[in-house]
Amino acid sequence: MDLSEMVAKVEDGIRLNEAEALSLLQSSDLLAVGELAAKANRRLHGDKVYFNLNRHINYTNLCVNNCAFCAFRREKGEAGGYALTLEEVAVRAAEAAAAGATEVHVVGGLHPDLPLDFYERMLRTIRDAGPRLHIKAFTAVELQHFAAISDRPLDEVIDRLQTAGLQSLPGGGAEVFAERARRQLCPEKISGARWLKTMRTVHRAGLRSNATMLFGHLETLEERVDHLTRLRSLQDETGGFQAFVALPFQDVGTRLKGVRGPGGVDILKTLAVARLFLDNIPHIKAYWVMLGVKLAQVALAFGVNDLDGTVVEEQIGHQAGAASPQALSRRGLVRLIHRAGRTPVERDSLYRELKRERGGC
Ligand code: V47
Repeated sequence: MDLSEMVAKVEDGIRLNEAEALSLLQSSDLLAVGELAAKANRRLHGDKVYFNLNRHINYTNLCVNNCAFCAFRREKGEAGGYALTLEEVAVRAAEAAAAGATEVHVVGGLHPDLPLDFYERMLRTIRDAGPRLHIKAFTAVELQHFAAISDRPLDEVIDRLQTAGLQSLPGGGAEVFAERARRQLCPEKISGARWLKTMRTVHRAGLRSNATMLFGHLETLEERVDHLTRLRSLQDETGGFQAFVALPFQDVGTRLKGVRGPGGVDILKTLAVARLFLDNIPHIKAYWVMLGVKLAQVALAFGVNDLDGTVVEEQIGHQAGAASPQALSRRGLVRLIHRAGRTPVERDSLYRELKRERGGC
């Protein structure tokens, strides 16, 4: 397919179709695809690059599912398994607040025993420990688990969690929606259709969320495009996704033996195509934990306008071999963005710009 046709479409703000997205992913002209995505990004965000001051809290790695790509998960009773107590969660939230964070990002495995009431208490604990922290918590997969263990409808679960302090959702657990790949990757996990349906309910409840795609393992390029297409359709309907986060597969210690994660070219091209194809999702995030700090910086020239945050403590990517540090400081993030020739902008969890005199994390 002719790239110049797509250049004209992007310049006129005309939506790309699936065949075009596929041909961009297949293109060997990385820089041309990147420049096009950078142009689309510039039109939306100028030279601003967003980041936030946040802390991730992975409250447990015990999980009743056993996804082949996951090196984080442990079986109940297995060495290395843990579940944070509410006191331990409170300490982390208080530390985050004291360090100037504006958000906690709280996700975990599907714990075999904890009741719904535990998750409500965890949210209240965080709210008490850091009343000004925005609580972004629980993937669509966790929400469905809570509905199943409590035998309550999803609407009610969401309502109870919102009452306890839930303010938005991260985008994890989406993996790739295609049934073929999912059967091999995560047969016990809710289906892609269910993930999307859950997010529809979340958005209708007035909550914003992100959307992820775990890529560079067993999926085909067609399946990547299918994933993006399903996200774009739901976004047309709800408008509830704030950011798309492409998660390159980390390949150490998982059960996908012999499967190597994607290389830098594939990662950059996938982010660029996401920017071009997802014309209705405002932000494209390069999660530096999974990309590595330097590739995340380069991704800013490939359609990316968000670097996530300070993170502080991360388990899921690092257990699977991510070579990035555990944390970045505010200064480190600002320097990284400046050195890419762009303007760093600290945001809150709903992408409102924040002005800070000094400091924080
Ligand atoms: O849901 C698991 C993925 C996700 C591996 O929404 C893996 O702002 C790569 O969703 N290699 C958790 N990825 C992380 C996540 C996230 C991170 C940062 C920001 C946001 C956001 C969301 O990580 C899981 C799963 O899809 N994952 N194992 C792995 N081996």
